[in-house]
Amino acid sequence: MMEKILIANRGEIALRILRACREMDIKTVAVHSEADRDLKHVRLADEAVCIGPAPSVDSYLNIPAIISAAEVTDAVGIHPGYGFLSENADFAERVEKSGFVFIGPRPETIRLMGDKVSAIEAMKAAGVPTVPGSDGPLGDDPGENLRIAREIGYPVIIKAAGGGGGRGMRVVHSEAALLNAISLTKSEAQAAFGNDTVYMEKFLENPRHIEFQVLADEHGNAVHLGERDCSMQRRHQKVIEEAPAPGITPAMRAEMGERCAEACRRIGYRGAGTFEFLYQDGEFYFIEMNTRLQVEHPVTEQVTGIDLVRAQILVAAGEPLPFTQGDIQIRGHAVECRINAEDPETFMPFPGTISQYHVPGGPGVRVDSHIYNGYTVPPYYDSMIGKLITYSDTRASALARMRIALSEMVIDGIKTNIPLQETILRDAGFQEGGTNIHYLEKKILGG
Ligand code: MV4
Repeated sequence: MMEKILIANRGEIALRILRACREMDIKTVAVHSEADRDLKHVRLADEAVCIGPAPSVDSYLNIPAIISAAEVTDAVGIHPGYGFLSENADFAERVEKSGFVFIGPRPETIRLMGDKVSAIEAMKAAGVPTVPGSDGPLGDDPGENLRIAREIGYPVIIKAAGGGGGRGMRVVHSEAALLNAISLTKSEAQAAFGNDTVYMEKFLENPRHIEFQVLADEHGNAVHLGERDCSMQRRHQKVIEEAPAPGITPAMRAEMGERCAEACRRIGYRGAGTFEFLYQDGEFYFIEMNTRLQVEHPVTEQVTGIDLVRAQILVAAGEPLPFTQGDIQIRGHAVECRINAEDPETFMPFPGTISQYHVPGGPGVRVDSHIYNGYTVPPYYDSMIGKLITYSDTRASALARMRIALSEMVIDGIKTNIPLQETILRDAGFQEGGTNIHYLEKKILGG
């Protein structure tokens, strides 16, 4: 097994990776910015290296500094976590060319999925259902683009191939608005991603966001770990996730999950991955694949009993997956509330020092967070300071545990979104389950 892993991330996920390493008897190297000397995982790691000033571009995105830290500490593997360099194919390539193991997919796979046009093309060819659309990039011929949109039917959505996660897209409701929308999206895409390639899809008006977790090894084995419902979101930021997705039957799960696993085998996928779907009127439509561990991975861990970070490390080391599809069962229900340091009304980030911290607990309660009494949340990074996860045999019981856990949780000295989470947990529509991606903004927040 790998003797030493460098954790190229910060916060709760760095701590999560460190814990998996310690369980596997793997030594750890924390790399941190000047603003992050007091992070919990930095204190717990076997070694720590400061890789630069507070701004991410100078530290957590500084590829030469991270590779140098791996060299001086003799790390074997590098775990990128999520965000930062986790889906940067050039980083994965530099890691491997420098002789380290990148704990994630091959660089070519990251590149394939980073381009949304090639990702959709690959998945469609592998038997994954996609959104009706242009089946490739839009060309320069206005007549042809008008024809494609007419064939798909309005409304359509124009998306940038270099976008994803809600960046670089524009909805078009009528033929009169199409050509201008394509030009605008192309210029924005060029400015934002250095790539003006755009494509077109049918715009789905009331979908849910349902994603399938997969794991694959280098020996041709691939399994799915069921799905998560991530529809409770605001401005493309997920707020609550759960597994399994309400209303998805075991037969639907087996069918879609197997299609995702088969697609992994076809493209030679390695590591953990997520197939993102829009789900509307009983149909799944693939939109993007994420080639990293996701923030919401704990809900899948709770309902499957599988440690995803451990599995990532095993397959990165060349080991076969230690289980087959038949070994994997979805049992019970798990919910995750993201805890953000932000004003619950304005959603503005609210960094500062935590003066009092009380963690909830009891059966079926998991807290993935790096914060502690006296910790100062810096202003430089994402405002998420932890995740509260509850698990039980039924969804209603998992939600009840979440309401109690939220009421027990005290984070003083800063503002957090705990009041917002309590509002959502009290909402009748959410309690019923199966709300779509617009529910939080339109029905709970209003407007
Ligand atoms: C869509 C869509 C409707 N129709 N594509 C936004 C994030 C990016 N991953 C894809 N997104 C969407 N693509 C079609 N053809 C609606 C969204 C969308 C959305 C998707 C998932 C979760 C939240 C969302 C919020 C607004 C729009």
